[in-house]
Amino acid sequence: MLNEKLNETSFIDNITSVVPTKIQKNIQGMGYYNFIHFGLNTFTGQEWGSGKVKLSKFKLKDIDTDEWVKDLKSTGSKGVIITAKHHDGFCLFASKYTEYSIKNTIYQNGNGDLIKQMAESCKKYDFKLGIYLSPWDRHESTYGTEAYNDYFCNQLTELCTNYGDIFCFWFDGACGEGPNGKKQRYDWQRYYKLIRKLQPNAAISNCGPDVRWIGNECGKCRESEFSVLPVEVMDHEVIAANSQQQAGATVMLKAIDKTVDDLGSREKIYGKNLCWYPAEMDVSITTKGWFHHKSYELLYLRSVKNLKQCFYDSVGNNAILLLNVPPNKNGKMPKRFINQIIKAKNEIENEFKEKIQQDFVANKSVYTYKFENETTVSKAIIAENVDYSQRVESFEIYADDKLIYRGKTIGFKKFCRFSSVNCKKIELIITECRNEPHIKTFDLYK
Ligand code: FUL
Repeated sequence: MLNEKLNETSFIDNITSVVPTKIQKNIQGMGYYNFIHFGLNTFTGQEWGSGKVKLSKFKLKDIDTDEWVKDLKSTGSKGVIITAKHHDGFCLFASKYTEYSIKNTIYQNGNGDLIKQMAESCKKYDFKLGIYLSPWDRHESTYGTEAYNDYFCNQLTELCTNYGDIFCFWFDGACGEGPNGKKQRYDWQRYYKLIRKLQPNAAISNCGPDVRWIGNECGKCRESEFSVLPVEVMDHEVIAANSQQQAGATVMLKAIDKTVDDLGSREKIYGKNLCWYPAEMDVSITTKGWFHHKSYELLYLRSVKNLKQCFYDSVGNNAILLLNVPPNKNGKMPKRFINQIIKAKNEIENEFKEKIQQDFVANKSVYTYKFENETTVSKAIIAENVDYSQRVESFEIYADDKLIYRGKTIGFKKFCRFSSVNCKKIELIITECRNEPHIKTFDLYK
């Protein structure tokens, strides 16, 4: 009975009517971009500043943000989301609404604004700029009252209007107590409305309607990563409850809870209101910490193998990769970090360097390459045309009629790697699908 329901035409048509917005397609198209966690915490060695740290702890007089952008760009990244304000309330921009800001430090003799500098550097190098503005604020005295929502909107307005195009606003799920022991009721709808008005092309991520947190901070993905999900997944309380609850590394080390392994199968979404909500994997270059700590740089740097895995499990698995690379207290991007990502990038590019220059033939759910001569194949990149939603639920790849790969979802992009085969024919067969498939790309590599 249930099975019959899951095959109902009206249900399937309903799923396939859910498609990404332009904002969602743009941001997913970026594939990989970075986080920068930088602020007072960088100097005090904390992850979650108390909001009471003195501004004199900020020890830098200047930073070359061109270098930050050039370094990150050299890793293949398309943009950066910077902590304009973290949970401690300290602002890297010269906000008029608080004194707890870079404007009251020695930085550029009190005339500095790191977000302005970043905006200029990003523009110069054609790199996209995103903003992390922590809703949770352990410094601001209005926190916990309605006046804080005004404060937050005032700062959002500054960030939306003074720094050019912003590709993303990233809202953290962490919500603790403010300086007066109260918790805040965030007026999310007001924040979103404001951003849509002032930066209509910006994605609103994590605690936002455009991009979904993958559910952990340790680089794990689901085997089936669906983008059509029940709208209830967007519930802020649920996101907040699952977010980091202490300034430790608990969430960073925890894999996805098995109960949330499947978010988007037909069983999970039947009878629900649906939305397009693509996943983003946020991980730090070190397996501990979001801010820079010298000891973490030395002890917990992700291996090249691990970084490659993160890339394949996100960009290669219908998700986005948001990789944190924190500058140190000298205001520099550690070379060790940048070089490690470049090594991973080079290996990935090397693995996918020899594309087979031929076209495939499509016949219903079967996509076929026929070669004149024996050809070596060991990888494929497949993509659905998401303007027709995400449809494929399982697929198989055959080399000369022998099964060589079995996969589940495809979505925006799926990288398939298998033992290399010499063959005269490769077939992709879509075995389970929501209505007919719309495969946009099926590329093979040596
Ligand atoms: C978490 C925060 O609490 C961490 O400090 C960090 O900013 C991470 C990206 O999100 O929830």
